[in-house]
Formats: sequence, C-alpha cells, structure tokens
Amino acid sequence: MSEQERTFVMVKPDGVQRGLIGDVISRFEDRGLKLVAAKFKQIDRDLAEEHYGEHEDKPFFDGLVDFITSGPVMAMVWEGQDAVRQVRGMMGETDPAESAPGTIRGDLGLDLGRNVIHGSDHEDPGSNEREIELFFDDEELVDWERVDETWLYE
Ligand code: D4T
Repeated sequence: MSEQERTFVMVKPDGVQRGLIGDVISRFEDRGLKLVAAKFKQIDRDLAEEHYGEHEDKPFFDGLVDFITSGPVMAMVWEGQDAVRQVRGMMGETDPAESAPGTIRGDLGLDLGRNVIHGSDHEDPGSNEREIELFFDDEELVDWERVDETWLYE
C-alpha cells in the first residue's frame, strides 16, 4: 500500500445545525478514506483563536471566532493516500459560491462565512499534524484496517 497520510476535518457549527454530519462522513467513507478519530465538541474561544491564529490580523477574525464557537462541531481525523489534498479537493473552494457542484461546499453551502467544513491545508505543510495535535490526544487516534483496503489500493 502506498504512503498513508492523516488530515484534520471539522464539520462547523452551521453543518452540525443543518444536520449535515452524516452526509459529510458518508462522502469520505465512500471515497475510501478511513476515520481514525472523532469528537463532537463545543470549542472554547482559546482553542478557536489558536486554531485560526494565522487569521488574527484579518477583519473577519472576530466574526470567525464567534461563529466557530457558536455551537458544537464534529472534529475528525481521516486517513488515506494523499488525504490532505484529496479532502481539500472534495471540500471545494473557501467560498461555497465559487465551489464546483459535486464538492461539499458547492453542494451544501452558499455563503463564505457559513462554509460547512474545515480541512487541513495542503498548501501549508504540517498544518494537518498541528491541527490533529490541537484537537486530539495521541491515544484518541485509532490504528485499524478497513476490510476493503486491498480493494482500495493496488
Ligand atoms: P477553513 O480554514 O475554515 O477550512 O477555510 P479555508 O482554509 O478554506 O479558508 P481560510 O483559511 O482562508 O479561511 C478560514 C475561514 O474564514 C472564513 N472567512 C474567510 C471569512 O469569513 N471571510 C473571509 O473573507 C475569508 C477569506 C471562512 C473560512
């Protein structure tokens, strides 16, 4: 099997409130990615500010922190070949209005400030590991084999 990678994914409060957790999980499962950790939680402001630290100076920062702490999120780690980039591709563009149909944001959202999902950025190497560490302890990451792995990978 080729090299496996882990990525951090979060269904944001809008996705949770709109009942989209199942849809998002199904897309990743159907693609062949493997869930290795999941946590349904309310994010506090400290965690939100750390997670979005790169945007601290942006005009949308306070609104973004308000939004991401406004209700529970579904935080997950997904594993697979080229997982970080593949998940970003499945998510679509940051702005749902610019996202192609067939992508999560292109199918499920309309507005930049309510874009349903977060995934680690493949253009920011190491962001996956940083984010996984921020949300999960090592022992919460489960090593297991999908029964169909030999049919997913050559
Ligand atoms: P996240 O990080 O939430 O997965 O989104 P992206 O990686 O696709 O995009 P990002 O980091 O540039 O933006 C983070 C988050 O901020 C919101 N946002 C962004 C906003 O409310 N107004 C804006 O002008 C921008 C650029 C949306 C996503």
